Parts: sequence; structure tokens; C-alpha cells
Amino acid sequence: MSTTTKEKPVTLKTLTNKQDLLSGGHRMCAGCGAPTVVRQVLLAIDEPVVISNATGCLEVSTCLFPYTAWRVPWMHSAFENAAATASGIETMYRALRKKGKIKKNMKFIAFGGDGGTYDIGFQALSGAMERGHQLLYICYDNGAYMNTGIQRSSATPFGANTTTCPAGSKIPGKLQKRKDLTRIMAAHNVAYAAQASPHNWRDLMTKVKKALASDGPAYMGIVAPCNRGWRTQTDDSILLSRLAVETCYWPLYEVENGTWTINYDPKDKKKPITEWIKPQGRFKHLFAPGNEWMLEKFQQIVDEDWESLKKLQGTFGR
Ligand SMILES: Cc1ncc(C[n+]2csc(CCOP(=O)(O)OP(=O)(O)O)c2C)c(N)n1
Repeated sequence: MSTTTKEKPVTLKTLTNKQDLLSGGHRMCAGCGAPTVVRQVLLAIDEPVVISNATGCLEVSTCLFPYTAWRVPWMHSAFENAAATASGIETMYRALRKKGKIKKNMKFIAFGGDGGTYDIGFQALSGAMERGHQLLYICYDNGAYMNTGIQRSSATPFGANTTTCPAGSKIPGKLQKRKDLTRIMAAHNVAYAAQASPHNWRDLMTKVKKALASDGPAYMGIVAPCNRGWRTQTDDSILLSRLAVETCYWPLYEVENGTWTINYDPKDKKKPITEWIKPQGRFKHLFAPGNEWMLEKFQQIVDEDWESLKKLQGTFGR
């Protein structure tokens, strides 16, 4: 499988004439990172696109019958099968193109939250990637099942307080580290896998273009702060996305046909993880006396993951 690596970088000038394909007036919370992510993704696309959306905040809050915020064809999917729905649509498209009934070059995207991607939709996602469908799966990762009241997912960071791993006298928040889904996707031998963040819109949009130009399935994990679940200010979403990257909790990297590239290396300016977690109420207990070991452990997890990612930089393989 080959990927078009020569996608032109997106410029603000090219974006000024484009229409937002996710309209205002949707019911996502003020300051939520997810609609910003979706807007950036849709602005990056020039071809007609069809969306499959897993149940979650994005799905239920952008399409309240009889209204929709989507200005593109969009299909509600169950929690577990957004990737399977997108696979079916893409297969139908290929069949109709073969018969000459569709002439247009079209793109297919599935959106899911981390609960619908890392956990409940994982089987459908893994299957779609392995079958080699020409689609892009995007997980907007807010690190918990936010829509149903902040339950832990396998994307929830170590130490976070959620309603199903509540920090208290029994446990000090989540005791497991986050599952590294982007690496798991790379291990599926997909044409393109990447991590992005909405604070770096140019990097995010360039990655969407690359992913959609790939000859084969593509996956993107995009960090999407949630002020309700993270217990943060409503205007901190972009700042927290930036800090996630600058602390190396959420490194920006891409795997193109098996070759790993880190897109942002802070080098000696790598910030301590406390800079990302301090503004977040879900980590408040980590700063209480007796929980110092958790801060140390969190830093150790981030450092180890970062060092292991750096070893993959420039290499081919998984
Ligand atoms: C099979 C199934 N289990 C549970 C639910 C209830 N449910 C709807 S949305 C949701 C949470 C979604 O979490 P996530 O995918 O992380 O997206 P977010 O809401 O955080 O955007 C849950 C548990 C469901 N709709 N279907």
C-alpha cells in the first residue's frame, strides 16, 4: 500500500472561503474540544465525504431530531459499530463505482469517542482496518465515557478520578495506565496512523489530508478536552490540548506505511506532567499528602512511553 506523502500543508488562506460543515447551534457543551476537532477535520477535506458516527456526546448532541448540525451526509451508528457502518458504506460505494453508477471521488470517515473506540467499538474498528477498507477512523479522545456521566474507559489516564474509579479512601483514582490505541492501530499494518491535537490545526489538517489520500485504511487519535469530565475551565480546551503535547502525554506523530515520524519533539523544553494535570480537577487528589507516589508514577509512565516512541522515530516496523 502506498501513501501520498506530498500533501501540501494547509494554509489559512485556503480555509477562508470554505464553509464550516458542522454548523453552530449544536448542543455540545460550551468549550468542548470535540466540535473544534470535527470542524478542523471537515475543513481539511475537499472531496464529498460521508460520516458514520458512533453514539457518544458528538453523536447525540449534534443531531437532535428533527435538527442536525451536519452539512454532510451523516449516519448515526450504534455505540459499537461505527467502523462497520463506514465499511458497509465504502463497500457499496466501490460496487456502485465499478458499475459506473457513481463517478465522484468520495471519502469516508467514522467518528467515535474513546469509549466507542478503545473499548466497545474496538472489534468493529479492528475488523475494518484488517479488511483494508478505504476509510479514515477518527477517535476524538476525551479520556472517559463522558456522555453517560464520566465513567472510566481504557483511554482514561492513570490517576484520574471518574465515577467508576472514584478517588477516595478505597482507591486513589484509576490505577491502570491508558491503552495505547494509536500503536495498536499501527500494528494493524494500516496505511496511515497518527496522533493530532486541535491546538496545532495545521498539523491536524495536514494529517487528515494524508490519511484520506492513503491507499488503504487510516486511523487518527485526536485529543479532545472535556471541561465537564476533566473539571476544567470552559475556555481551556486549546491550552490543555497544547499542554498534553508539550508534556509528551499526547505526542504528535504519524506512521506512514510503517515508517514512524515524530512531528513535534520538545527536546529539553519537555514540560513536567504536572503542568498538564494541575489545572484539571479530576487529578486534584494527586496533589494531596500521601499521593506523591502517583505523581512520580504518572511522570514515569509518560517518560517511558516517550522514550519508547523516540526509538521508533525514523524506523520501519511496529
Ligand atoms: C452498547 C451500548 N452501551 C452503552 C450505551 C450507553 N452510552 C451511550 S453514549 C455512552 C458514552 C460514550 O462515551 P465515549 O465513546 O467515550 O464518547 P463521549 O460521550 O465521551 O463523547 C454510553 C455508555 C449505548 N448507547 N450502547
